[in-house]
Amino acid sequence: MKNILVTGGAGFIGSNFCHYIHEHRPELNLVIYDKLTYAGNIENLQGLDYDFYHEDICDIETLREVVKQHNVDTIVHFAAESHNDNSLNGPLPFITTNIIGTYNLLEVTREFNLRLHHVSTDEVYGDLDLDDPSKFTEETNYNPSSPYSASKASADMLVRAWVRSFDINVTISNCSNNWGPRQHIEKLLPRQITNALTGRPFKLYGDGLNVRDWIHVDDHNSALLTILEKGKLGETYLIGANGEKTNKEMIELIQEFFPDTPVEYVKDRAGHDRRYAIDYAKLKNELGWEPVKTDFRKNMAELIQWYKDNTNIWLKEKEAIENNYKSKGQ
Ligand code: NAD
Ligand code: TDX
Repeated sequence: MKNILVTGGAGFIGSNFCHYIHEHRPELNLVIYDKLTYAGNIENLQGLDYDFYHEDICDIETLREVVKQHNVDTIVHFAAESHNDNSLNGPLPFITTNIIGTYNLLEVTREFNLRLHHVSTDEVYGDLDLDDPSKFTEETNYNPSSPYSASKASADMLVRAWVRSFDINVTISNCSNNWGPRQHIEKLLPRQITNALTGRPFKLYGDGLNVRDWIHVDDHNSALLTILEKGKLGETYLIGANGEKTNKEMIELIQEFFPDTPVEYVKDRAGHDRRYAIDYAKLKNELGWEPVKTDFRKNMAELIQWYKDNTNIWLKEKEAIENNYKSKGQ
């Protein structure tokens, strides 16, 4: 692994991955390929050395050119439309980017005999009941609920089929909900933190009792590096950190830092998944990986500080995003 193409490297997890690589594997060359949709921000890459392509993964010719020009040997594929609420309001970009885009990366991987890691989500497995003792494992059947998760499930299926049919060098990971710096303010935690910072109430969907399984983005990225370096080709690994909390509990944690900010219950998300939970035993037992950033209070204090320090990144968009949510009753 020498020249890594990072798709979606200007987004939340992809940019944190680039920072993680810069810190832990500074000898690797980063070639970042990102369409810079509303979710991508070049400012997320401040302080890094990298080559950048403002391009679309749906354009296979450009992908081929970039791979040739930089002698790319490895692709880490983050690029996606990633927000469930947007997928309910307009599914088409999810179908093109997440499915056709992944297909293009598979074809380029095959053509140039590259190593590909496909970054996916636990949402492909659907949801669990609150009192279900089980968690998702690599053997759980796919059962996606939203256009977003269905598009990610479709992409995963293509990857599995290309492994079986063409024997390409691929690994897949399915991770739970990430938190950390550089996340777009449409998502739960950045939305609530920036609401509190701008004098707005916290906004909880439905009864607030939906459960998400939180992992710090640095732990996700340390797992990805472990899989890239030690993972068995063709395998799928689930990534999690035993971080199950209700949305209400997460808001209460933010509220410890903003005691005067009230909670407002708003319209629920259509088809809202009730609970996600990851069993990451395979990654732990076979590759020796463990999460380390599991102190929720410390992570939250750092996260709030990051949004306080980086108003230049989010403040100009805040009003428009809230107006959009308001128009949907959320
Ligand atoms: P994000 O929305 O913050 O970033 C996505 C990036 O992809 C953006 O920079 C965007 O500009 C880029 N992009 C979108 N369409 C593109 C296209 N057609 N061509 C090139 N670039 C394009 O998303 P994220 O939260 O960082 O998620 C990254 C990946 O991780 C996604 O595949 C997502 O499904 C997966 N994932 C996310 C989470 C999570 O909690 N955020 C959890 C598990 C898995
Ligand atoms: O304002 C809000 N209030 C609220 O209660 C928002 C934006 C969300 N929610 C709820 C919905 C979910 O139960 O919070 C939970 C988390 O919502 P999101 O941040 O939108 O994330 P989620 O839908 O769980 O999906 C995330 O994790 C899995 C990522 O966005 C996906 O890309 C990833 O695959």
